[in-house]
Amino acid sequence: MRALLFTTGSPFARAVRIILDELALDYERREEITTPTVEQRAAATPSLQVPTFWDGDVHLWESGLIAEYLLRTYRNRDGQPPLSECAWRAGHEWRDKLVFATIQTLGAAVTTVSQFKWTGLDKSANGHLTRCADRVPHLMDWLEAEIADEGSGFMADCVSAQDIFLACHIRFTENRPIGIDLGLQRFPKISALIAQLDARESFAKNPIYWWEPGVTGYEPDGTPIYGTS
Ligand SMILES: N[C@@H](CCC(=O)N[C@@H](CS)C(=O)NCC(=O)O)C(=O)O
Repeated sequence: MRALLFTTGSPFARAVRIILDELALDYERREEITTPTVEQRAAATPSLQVPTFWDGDVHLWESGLIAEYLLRTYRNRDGQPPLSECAWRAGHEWRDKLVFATIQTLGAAVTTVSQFKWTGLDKSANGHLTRCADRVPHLMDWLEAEIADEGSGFMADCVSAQDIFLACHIRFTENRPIGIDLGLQRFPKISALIAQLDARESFAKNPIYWWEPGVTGYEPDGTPIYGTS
């Protein structure tokens, strides 16, 4: 049995879903639109977070760990350019891990701002949230410099987990009214990378949609449904 617990909007879970599709793996979709109780989440993971993944006897949480497990365990690489063979290349482990960690710091910063906003605190009202938002341009500058040229990703001749997670975090930020303007025009290499990724089947099959309070679901074309259901 292979299964993924995820919320519709989570960028961390979206990246894992994209990797599952890149690897052509079937899985049970345990999708949640709203946040369940602590007890319900704790039954799945002590982190109370998504994504959480099951594969036979393997039970994992933390999206980066799930991504690494999937890349190392499964071999299907049909996409063009192909999905990377591993999350960290031999001889480049520290650089690849640093890029991945930096991308996850970006994801944590924007989802923290987002989660506080929906629980009543705008980033401008809290010093820690302001600092989370202040991190973003610095992280983006550093990541832009790590890409060799327009048309490349973080690894040559393949689509890396790093590429996928960065694209998911950026599209999440753009699709939430959380007051963070990424200023993507300042980042031509990142912009070119995520535009290429958006064209992949795995990305199209796992879209990120607009969300704001009041959205309870989506039409098949992604139009938000506002209501109480
Ligand atoms: N470090 C975690 C972060 C995952 C995360 O922040 N998930 C969010 C959704 S985007 C979540 O589950 N939030 C609910 C909560 O924290 O209670 C990972 O990489 O999996």
